[in-house]
Amino acid sequence: MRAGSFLTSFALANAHVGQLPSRLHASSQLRMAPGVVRSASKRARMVAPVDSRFVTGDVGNNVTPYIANLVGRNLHRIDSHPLGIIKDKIENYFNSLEGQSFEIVDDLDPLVRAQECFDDLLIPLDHPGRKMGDTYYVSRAGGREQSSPDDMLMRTHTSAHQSTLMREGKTAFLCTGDVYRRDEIDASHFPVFHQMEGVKLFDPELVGGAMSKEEWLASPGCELIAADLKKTLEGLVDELFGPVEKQWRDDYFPFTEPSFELDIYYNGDWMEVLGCGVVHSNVLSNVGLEDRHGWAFGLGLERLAMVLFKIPDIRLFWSDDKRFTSQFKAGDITEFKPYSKFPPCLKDIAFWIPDNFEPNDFFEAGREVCGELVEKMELIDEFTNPKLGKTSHCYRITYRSMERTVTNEEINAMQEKLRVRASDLGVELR
Ligand code: FA5
Ligand code: MG
Repeated sequence: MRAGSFLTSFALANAHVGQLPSRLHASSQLRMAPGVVRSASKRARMVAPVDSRFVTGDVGNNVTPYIANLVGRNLHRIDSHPLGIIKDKIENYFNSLEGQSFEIVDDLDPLVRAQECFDDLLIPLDHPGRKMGDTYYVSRAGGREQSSPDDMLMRTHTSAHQSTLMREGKTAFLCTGDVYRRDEIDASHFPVFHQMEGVKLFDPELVGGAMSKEEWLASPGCELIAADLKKTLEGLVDELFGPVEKQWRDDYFPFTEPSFELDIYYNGDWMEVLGCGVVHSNVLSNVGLEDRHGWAFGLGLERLAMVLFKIPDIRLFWSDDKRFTSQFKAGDITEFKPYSKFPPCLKDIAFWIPDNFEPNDFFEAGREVCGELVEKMELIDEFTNPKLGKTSHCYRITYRSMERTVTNEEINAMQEKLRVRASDLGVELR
């Protein structure tokens, strides 16, 4: 599990996808086109790109070739891809509202400075979201030990662009992009997913200008912005899902105050769809806008698309398989029709863990060694031997190909490689 939840919400986000399987799984299976094309492109993804901006060997660099090869797919910019279809619907909704129009930003580089992703957003240097176990770094001068605003990393949320866009003078915008988080992976978690950020600043005539933080939080202007935020996002959800039951919960983000989270009741369960709040006064004053106020939200496109298109597995979004891609049409939300699955092959691996063991490092090794053939890595047993003072983890690994039946032989070979990689992490194989 994530050792600490980023913004308190990484973990919460996961906890509320009620109808999806629970966490503590990992996998990196990507479904690809069949035959020769598949193995060629699969091989391409497993090999480090020669001049990668992401796999640098710099201090702290923990981006793997597997992840680097996912950058630039721009699924959210494909009109006939479920993520592109949802994105267009949301943009159309916002630009159908009365008032200022929202600028569309969807092509910003996911490689950002920690300054943008964390410091501009008042996220402290020792925040768990900045840990190497949780975030993909291209360089981090302080190694595992120390964060700095100059670290280069893969954005962990689209909020990384809020300050930059406000500095450019934008007062209402929707910013969409791929975001990267080291995490376990299962049907609802993949190390890359997509977010849309929305920001709207209000006319100071309407909500007030510069004032102390205490004055602001108690002011009618702050209340007005929070009410507008909630009304706008409820309207969005109704637009996408039809009238659904919703619940607002108080949340915490360092860069909004107050902060909220919106859940919807869908298919018999509550699902978290977004985090939001009134932009923190210090975020605004840091970009030279001490006299302005507004709201911001960040939502997960996969979350929405999985429910709306009935897509059962988050890895499917990355599929090149025609059986997937040909099912969708720009502008239309249609139900996904599943195609046949080949049988899985299950293998267990058990080891004593060292004190500083990061499960995410092990999952990452799984992704690297097994690529798209690993569907799930699940902790199935954990115990501590008090005499030895040691803790054991046993993981069950589900191997499966989308195009063929895997052989026991090839999986044994892969499992052996994974065992070697695991011992490199300092575990003691059992
Ligand atoms: C954030 O990332 C904040 N930046 C959101 C925000 C923006 C708050 C602006 C305030 C103002 P969080 O980690 O909760 O928050 O993620 C936001 C949304 O992204 C979640 O509600 C969920 O829809 C989606 N999400 C989060 N983690 C995952 C995941 N592992 N897989 C798929 N979607 C996810
Ligand atoms: Mg959240």
